[in-house]
Amino acid sequence: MKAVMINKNTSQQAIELEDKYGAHNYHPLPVVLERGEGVLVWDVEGKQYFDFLAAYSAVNQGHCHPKITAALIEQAQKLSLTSRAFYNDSLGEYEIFITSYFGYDKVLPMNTGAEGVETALKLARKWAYEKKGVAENQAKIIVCEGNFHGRTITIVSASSDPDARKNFGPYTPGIITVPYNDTNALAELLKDKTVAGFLIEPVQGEAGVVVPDAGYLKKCYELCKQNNVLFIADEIQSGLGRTGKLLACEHEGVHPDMLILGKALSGGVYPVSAVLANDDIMLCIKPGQHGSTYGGNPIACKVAIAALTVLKEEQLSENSEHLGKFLLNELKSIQADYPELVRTVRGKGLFCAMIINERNGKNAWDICIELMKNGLLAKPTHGDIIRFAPPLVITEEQLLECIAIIRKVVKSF
Ligand code: IF1
Repeated sequence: MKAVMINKNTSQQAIELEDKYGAHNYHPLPVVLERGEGVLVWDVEGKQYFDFLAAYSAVNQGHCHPKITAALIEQAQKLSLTSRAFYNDSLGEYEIFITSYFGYDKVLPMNTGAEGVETALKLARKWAYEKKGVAENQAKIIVCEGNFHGRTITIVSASSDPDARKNFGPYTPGIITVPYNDTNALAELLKDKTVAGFLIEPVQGEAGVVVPDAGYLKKCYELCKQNNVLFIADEIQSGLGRTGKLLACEHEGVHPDMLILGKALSGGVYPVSAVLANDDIMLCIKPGQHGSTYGGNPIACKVAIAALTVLKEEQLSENSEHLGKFLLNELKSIQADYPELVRTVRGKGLFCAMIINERNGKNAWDICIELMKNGLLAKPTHGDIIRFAPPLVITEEQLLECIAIIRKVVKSF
């Protein structure tokens, strides 16, 4: 009995360790996970949960997908990393695969989402000086209010969230902010001939699943074209099936000049990100001008091929579109029944959010704790928003069970 108590890493012990020895840059829900499979995860006490965060959409293909983990293991036992000082036999295979998959001339492989965004910004600046003819050090990037693109100094310089920005200055210059979902404001800013690119999340994630008006993306793209400005889509979270299409831009038939992918590009088993663009843009960066030790490593390449293959084979975009409509309708029906608690619901595909009115001192965090107790994990954002974004492998039957949990918990408030 004693041995069991010592060996068993209970939730409380794990939480205390993180609290004592880890930086306090997160405030997690008090659940300690040790295993995952598909839509399900289990905590160290063996309790089962539906994962409605899916690691911020990195595990669209489900936890520990057998084909993706097999690709990881197989390649890890053969060759893991060469650096880009040498060629490796997986990178070319990956490059032809991903460029045909998304319809671009070239790909630049990186690791994290933030690195992908930084890469796109560097490319946009270089393109502006070398192709558009912007005077040295004058290039500007337009970003949207409420954006989330990562945590580097330049990216937080582009943020409008005080938590993300404050006391991390001085900030990177050359960034201007436009209200999201406002094409007139964008048209005004695009009059500036030094603008290199317009960086946008087709659906804003961190802002709380903000879906712009129909026609917005298309209009933005056209405005960019008219002004010789690069349309740069951050589809790190909105892409790869999350909104019910392979890319959220596809809802409006927009093919971005630069496409940034991350998260589910590896199905959650490895940090893999990428920037895709055509030669006119991508070839502005020459040997020695950008890179990363791990970017394009053989494991990442094999994992990404497997993750993208699974997306198509299992028709996860289609499942997301189909079940997403169902989820949104059910959330609307819950809202209709409890309008004093649920202010708004919105979403696209299996990317939904519920906005909560604080009642009797209880807020979105308290609801998430109650959801957790009932076997469903979702994370609040901005104090009053709960995101619902399960792995896209979820079945209708599982979703029904989850909706019953959400309804029950909302009712109990
Ligand atoms: C954290 C949010 C999600 C992203 C988009 C780039 C990145 C992200 C559109 C950077 C990352 C994450 C990271 C995470 C929280 C999270 C998040 F709530 F902040 F907004 F997903 F909803 N572009 N999103 O969403 O990618 O460098 O992290 O790989 O804890 O910071 P990364």
